[in-house]
This record gives sequence, C-alpha cells and structure tokens, in this order.
Amino acid sequence: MTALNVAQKILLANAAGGLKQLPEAGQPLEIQFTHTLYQDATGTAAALAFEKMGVDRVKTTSVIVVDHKTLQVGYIDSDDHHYLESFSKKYGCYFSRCGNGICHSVFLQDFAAPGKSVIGSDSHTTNAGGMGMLAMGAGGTDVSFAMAGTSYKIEMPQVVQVNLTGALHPAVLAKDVILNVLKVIGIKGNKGICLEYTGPGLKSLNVSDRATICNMGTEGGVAFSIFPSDEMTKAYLDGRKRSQDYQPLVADAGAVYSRTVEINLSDLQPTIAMYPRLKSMDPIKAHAGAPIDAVFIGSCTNANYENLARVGEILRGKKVKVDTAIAPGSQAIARQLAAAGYLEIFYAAGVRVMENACSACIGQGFSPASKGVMLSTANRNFEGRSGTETASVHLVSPATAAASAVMGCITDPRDMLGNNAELAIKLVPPVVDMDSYVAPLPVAEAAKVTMVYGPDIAPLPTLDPLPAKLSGEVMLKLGNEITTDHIQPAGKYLSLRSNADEYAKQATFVQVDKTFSARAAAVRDAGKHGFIVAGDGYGMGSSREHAGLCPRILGIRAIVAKGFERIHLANLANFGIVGLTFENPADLDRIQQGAEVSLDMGSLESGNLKLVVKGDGEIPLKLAQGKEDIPMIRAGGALSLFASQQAA
Ligand code: MIC
Ligand code: SF4
Repeated sequence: MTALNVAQKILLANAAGGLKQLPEAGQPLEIQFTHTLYQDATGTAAALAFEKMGVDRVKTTSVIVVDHKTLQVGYIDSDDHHYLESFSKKYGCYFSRCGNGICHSVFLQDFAAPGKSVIGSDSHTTNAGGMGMLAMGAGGTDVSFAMAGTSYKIEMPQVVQVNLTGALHPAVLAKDVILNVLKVIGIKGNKGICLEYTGPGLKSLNVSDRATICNMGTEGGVAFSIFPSDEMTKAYLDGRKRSQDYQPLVADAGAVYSRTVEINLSDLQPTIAMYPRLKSMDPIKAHAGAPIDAVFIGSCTNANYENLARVGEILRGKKVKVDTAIAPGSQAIARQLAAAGYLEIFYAAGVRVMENACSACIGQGFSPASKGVMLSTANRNFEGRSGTETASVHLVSPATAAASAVMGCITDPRDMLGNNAELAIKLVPPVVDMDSYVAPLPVAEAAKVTMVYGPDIAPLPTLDPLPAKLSGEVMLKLGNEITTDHIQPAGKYLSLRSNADEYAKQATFVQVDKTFSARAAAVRDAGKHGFIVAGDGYGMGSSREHAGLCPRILGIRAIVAKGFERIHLANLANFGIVGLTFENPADLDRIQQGAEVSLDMGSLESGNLKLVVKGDGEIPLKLAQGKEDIPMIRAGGALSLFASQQAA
C-alpha cells in the first residue's frame, strides 16, 4: 500500500462516499465535513441562507460564536446576536455568547479533534489544523450547505512539507516561525497547496503554537495547514479533559511530498511583518528603536494562554510606555491568566485588558491615531483594517509586542530579557467550562423556538439568472493584491453585515473610490452590466462573502483579473458573478476604467470567451471558475440554483 502523509490521510478519512483512493493533485475531491463554524460577522448572512435550504436540523457538529461585532453601539449588533442565538437553538448548534471568546480560540479548546474536519465561514478556520484536524475557511453559503449535509468540493492540493529542526529561543515564538515560513513561500500563488509540518522541531511546539502557525498559513493563501496528532496533542486534550477525542495521526514511513521547505528553529529571530499586507518579513533588529504609538496583543493568532503568560513575564514589575491593550482569546484563557496572577500583572503594568473577542484585530475599537504606528500580534495588516486609514500596523509576536510596549519603541525581546532568557511561565490548569455554551437543544424543544429578527436584518436578495450577453461598462480598474478589506471593509461598517443592500451602498470599495457604489448602481439601474478589471491576487484575505454579494447587488456581473484568491473566487460563483482571467495578462493594459465592453455568455462552457472592448477589438479570456460552477453562475448564484432545483 502507498505510504501516505498526514494531509493525504485526513483528506481520505473525510472524503465523501467512502473514497478509497485520492485523486491526483488539481483534481476535484468532495469532503464531508464533520464540524462547521460560523462567527457573527459572516454568520447572519450564512444563517439566512441556511434558512432557505429547508433543513430542520444541522447535520454537523455546528458551533456559532459571537466575537466580531461586539461593540453594541446601538441595537444592530445585539439584534444580530439574538438572531444567531435563536437560529442556534432552532437548528441544533452550540452557541458561544459574546465575551466567551474568539471563534477559533474556543473551537480549538473545546471542539477541534484530530482526524476530524471543519469548514468555517472565516478564513482563519485553518487554526484547527494545529490539532491534526482538516480545517478550512469558506464563504458562508458554502458552510451552510455543509451544515445541511452537502459535501464540499475542493481541489486535491499538492502537499508541501515544512520540515522543522532545532528548537526556538524562549523569546522567539510560533508567530516568528510562521512569518519566516511565509517569507519562504510568499503571500501569493500558493492556491493549490497545503502545508504539512514535520520533523524533530515539532517536539518544541505545543498545540497553541501549532494553531498559530496553521492560522496564518491563510496569509500565504494555502488551502490548509496541518500538524500531526502526537503526544503534544494528547497532552493538550488531556489538560482540557477531552482525552476521548485523542487519536494519533502521523505520516507513514516513506510518505512523499511535492516539495520540502526546511526551517531550522534555532536560526529564527524575532520577526516583524511590515505594513501593509505583510509587505516584508524583516528581522526585528532591522527596525529596533523605531518609535511606536500603540500595542495590541490579542487575536485568534496569538491570544492563547502560553503566549499571554509570556507577555505577563515580560511585563512583570514594569510599566508600559505606550497605549497597550490585551484581549485574551477566550474567557477560559482569561480565567487561567487570572488564576496564575497574570491579569494583576497586566493591570499593574498599565495595560488595558479588553474583551475576549476579535477587538482591534478587525478595527472594533482601539484604532490608532492618524499616521500612528501600532504593533499588533494579529495576522493581517491590510490598509484601513485598523479603522485608521493613515496609520501603519506592523505584525509581531506577543514577546516582541510586550518588550516594545515596555521600551516605547520597536524592541528585540532577547535584548530586554537579559539573564531571564528561560522566561518560564507559570503553569496552572486550563479552565474547562462547557456550560459557557448554550448546548444544542433536544429536537422537540428546538421545534418550539421562535426565530428573532431585528428590524435591520434584511432577507437575502433574490438574484436573477445570467443574461445571454453581458454588456455595460468597466466600473473600476484596479492593481494587484486587492484584498477583501478593499472590496468590502469591516471596521465601522461591520454592523451592516445583516443588511446587504445598505452595506453595498455605504461601503463597497469606499476606500478605493468613494464614487463607486453610486456609479455602479446608476449603470445597473440603466439596465446595463458592471465589470471590474484587476491585477493578480484579487480577493485575498477574508472569507467574507459580502465581498461577492455586495458588488453583485450593485450590478457587477463579471470580474476580469490576472489572478484570484481561492475562497473569494468561490464566493463570486455563489453570487452569480463570472470570474475570468486573461489569456494574455498584458491585455489588462488595453482596458481602461469607463470602457464600454460586452461579453457573450453563450460560450461559457467552451471556456473560449472574448471581451469586446469598444474601439479596441477583442480580448481573449478564460473562465477562472470550474466548469461545475457554471450551472450556479447561470442560475444567478448558489441559492438561485438551489431554489430552481427544488421547484423542478
Ligand atoms: C478577518 O480576519 O478578516 C475576518 C473578519 O475574521 C474575516 C471574516 C469576516 O470578514 O467576517 C475572515 O478572516 O474571513
Ligand atoms: Fe477575529 Fe482577527 Fe481572528 Fe479574524 S483574524 S477571526 S477578526 S481575531
């Protein structure tokens, strides 16, 4: 029998229909996910979609977490929480109330299990790969179909081995590991791969560290990342009183990989990912002494107990020199920190202890000052994400963030620690409290639950089928690396997630071109179709499906780019937007914003498409989405196709 690596084993174990052999890389593969995850920012739209599917009860272990929209300034966020709680009760999910923690942190601690699989409506669902779980992010509609029991199609990835040797210096953390992995693999062009971590270095990385590393694989655009399930995994699950969930998962001797990246942990230095979009991953020494205005220590990437305890050791007996906030990943982590005395250390150091939530990671408070410089332990530093368009946010490890907060400037934590290089943290037992969730209700009780819709929760729009010919105008011409935060920003607009029309009107491309939504709506209302043209890496970042839905509401029917990110391309298909790439990428130069264009849709199946540009002839294009997506695109989107199939 062929020797299998961990990624292949987990894909096979979770493949739909008891598959016996995996397809070749690049070929389609159906996964039957065992677990699903919604958070509140993407969850309302996803839940509204699920409600249209006519299913009585979820078919997966389903977890819904309120963690993004936690400001509750006005009624909208609270209404969304109530809606999700009623949905959760009615359909048989676990519900994690606001303050209980960040979705990926609570999922890891209480639900993730080796050998199983999760699909979540958040791109960092990959976090659970640290537990030896197949863990992927997707748009909310796809997650809802998985929750309803439908298998999910992926492309069989190439498995890239990241072989870890050596051991980390105590002030060099898992965050530094992943920043250095990203430095090697790059942040673009990794669509068809997954990362599997191997080697003797695994022994020095606990499950929280492993989750940090898998979490940020998303920044490299990989499908998922995975660690084996071993003694570390067992120790973690034992500690959380979940020994029954343990199962070993290791690669067979002689397993092969498509390529190998070697990382010697002993060689790694504290690293900083410069603003914006992880522009460069530099050794911290290259920027040491540079002034900073604020420090944020939190997010699903780094707000685990071990990291925050290390921060506590660095802050012990010191005062921070700049505005510093810490947001623990979950209430369980906050309680563990309290039991070990670290909360007291944070307060005594002058730190602001924030809610156990996404918080400043997604611009929900703690925005830096104009032109300010913030160090953050989060995973993303897209333009405007902090809520301050002119501020720079650089990404670092919690140890670097804490040392820098104490010194008031960018600081290598190894310089500050002196003889305390061991940095031993206080170990107290983890807090296990399953009563912090609303557990799934029994079927009879669930049937009696009445759904609660606030006045601003708008039903999802009905999307019309694709016309035989698209003709209209290029509404925007964009460059490379357009992120989902450019397309559909979060921050102060996050509260609009349950009202897609309003979100489209107020926020779509607002940071790029404030006139976009009004111009696009006018073209739509004149009966014409909107086009967008762009460079490479279009749609990188979040899984938010509003980045597909809102442009569609504004009449965008086709996007032509040099390249797309995986989750976003699927979201476009789910809302009936045609994603196209250039036969010859240089042809982007031939198209200007405002150009009159048309595209015959009759030839979609042939893959041989021609964009007719008024005054400049034809430009050959390829369909970026799969042939199997065509019926959905033709129907106007996933729910339109579903409705037409039900009616037939
Ligand atoms: C993010 O980190 O960008 C988010 C906010 O968690 C998103 C989801 C969203 O937009 O709601 C993600 O990572 O998918
Ligand atoms: Fe929340 Fe930030 Fe993690 Fe996204 S990356 S889930 S906003 S903490």
